Amino acid sequence: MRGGGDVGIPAALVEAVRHCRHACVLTGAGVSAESGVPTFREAATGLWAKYDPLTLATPEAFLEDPALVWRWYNWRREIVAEAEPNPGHHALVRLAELVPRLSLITQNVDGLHQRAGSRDVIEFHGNLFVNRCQVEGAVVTGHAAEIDGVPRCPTCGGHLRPGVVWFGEAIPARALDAAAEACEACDVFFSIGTSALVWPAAGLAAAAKASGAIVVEVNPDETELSGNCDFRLRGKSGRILPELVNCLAPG
Ligand code: BV8
Repeated sequence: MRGGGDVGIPAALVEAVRHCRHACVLTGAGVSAESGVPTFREAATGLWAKYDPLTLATPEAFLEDPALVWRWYNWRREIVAEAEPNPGHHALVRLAELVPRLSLITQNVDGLHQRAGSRDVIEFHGNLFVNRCQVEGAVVTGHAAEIDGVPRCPTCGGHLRPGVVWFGEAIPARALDAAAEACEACDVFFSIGTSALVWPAAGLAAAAKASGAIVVEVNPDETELSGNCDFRLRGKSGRILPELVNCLAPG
């Protein structure tokens, strides 16, 4: 049985979403891929082809060479600034209007969900465009003078760092708590555009399943999570998510 559309949304899934009380969505880099934002596992282009994000997105890398880390983040900020939300982002805004409650947790730091119109986005790994003082921890807005390629805190002169969660750093408590509450309460959990390799985000689907939710994966490829999903929608989120929304609210 199919729920219609050309990518074949199973009718059982359409019914489950149509009758759900609370949908929880976890997105990863794959959702932004169709906006032209490189994912982590595809080889980055140019200068960054020889650097592994796992070695750049760490406190140790920043301590060792803050200017190199800032060049990487400024390169990524330029890419995202040129990017636009894609049909997958927009479909999630529509989905939030079609279910009683939708919690959107993203591993992405690009802010594209918010630019598409999603509200109350749980930024599990922070935001690329936020600057924080490395010394005081506070968010610093506005222009910051650079010394040796590193922006400095206007109050203490310390290094500013991007407001993202690096490997080895804790997930912000508010995001962690909000995500845990959503996984506990939801009855449908979507894992969209993520390889499900980075923890603790990769554990959210299992937490939702343990609380009785059905788990749906949207990804062109198999992932670590695929074996534990109730539905596997193989394809790009920019095609599948609009199809799902059209099945729920035709026309
Ligand atoms: C922490 C911000 C502890 C920075 C990122 C077990 C439990 C807890 C921790 C660990 C654990 N095991 C290991 C760890 C340590 C580590 C970890 O998970 N390591 C991995 C590599 C094994 N985790 C941590 O360090 C975390 N911190 O646990 O701290 C602690 C506790 C208390 C006190 C102190 C410390 C922090 C992890 C956060 C790291 N920060 N981002 C930045 O961006 O620069 S992670 C970063 O990489 C992204 O945010 C994202 O999460 C991840 C990339 O994953 P994906 O989003 O899935 O992207 P990927 O490219 O892998 O996959 C894309 C997918 O999309 C693919 O499947 C592809 O097929 C698909 N796709 C492609 N095109 C499309 C598509 N899908 C749909 N449509 C398309 N068009």
